[in-house]
Amino acid sequence: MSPPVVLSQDDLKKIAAYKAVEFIESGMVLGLGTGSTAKHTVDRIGELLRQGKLTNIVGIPTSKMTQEQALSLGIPLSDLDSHPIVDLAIDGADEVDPHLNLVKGRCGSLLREKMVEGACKKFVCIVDESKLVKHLGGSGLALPVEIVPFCWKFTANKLQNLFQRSGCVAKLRNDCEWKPFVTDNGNYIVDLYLKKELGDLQIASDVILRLAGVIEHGMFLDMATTVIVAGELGITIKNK
Ligand code: ABF
Repeated sequence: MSPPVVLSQDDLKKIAAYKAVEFIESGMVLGLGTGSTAKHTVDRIGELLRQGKLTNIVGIPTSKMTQEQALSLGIPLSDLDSHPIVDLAIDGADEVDPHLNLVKGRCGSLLREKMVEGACKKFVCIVDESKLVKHLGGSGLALPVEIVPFCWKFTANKLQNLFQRSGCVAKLRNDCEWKPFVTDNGNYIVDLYLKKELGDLQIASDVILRLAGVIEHGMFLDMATTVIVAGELGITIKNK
């Protein structure tokens, strides 16, 4: 008897990504996600275009990295100015809660992702099962917030104080020890590490967005219409 096949996390990401591509039809305007899971989607779209199995696709990339990848694969690209309505976006996430709320932004592209995924008729989120959490913030990973570089410490302190009760520690994301990570939009990211649940997510979202200096945060509330989860035991599709 041959030994059982053990799938790596990247295998699971690829399985979820390929499943999501089955939702694509020729002629669609597509939101192209960012990250190691979404990368498999973009590769697959490129492959199907080359094979002539998909035609007349327009991609709206959610980051410069995805833009480069899509261009290298010959995927025609556009933007929200020219295509304000996106038929379908496919993208990964860092956390998914039981209500299909997401945390995104570990790759630093949360603003463009929120703009593109907020403009789409259908947003399919693709994850491996390690991304499932009982509540957002539950994986010990941070909640990312994109802020303007001007007086970033001031904004980071304000954010930390907002969530003092959740034991929040706000840290500027760095590229290396001395250089802040800079987003595609020229901004900084502050990562909020939380010891306790945020409570009402909509209220948390509102108070973060009310702070001058904040551009966007990585909570994607009520945005995913479908989540495809790939696990050791197979694929689960959760619909809103
Ligand atoms: C992007 O990909 C991000 O919003 C999220 O941070 C990340 C998920 O990473 P990966 O697919 O590499 O696990 O969608």
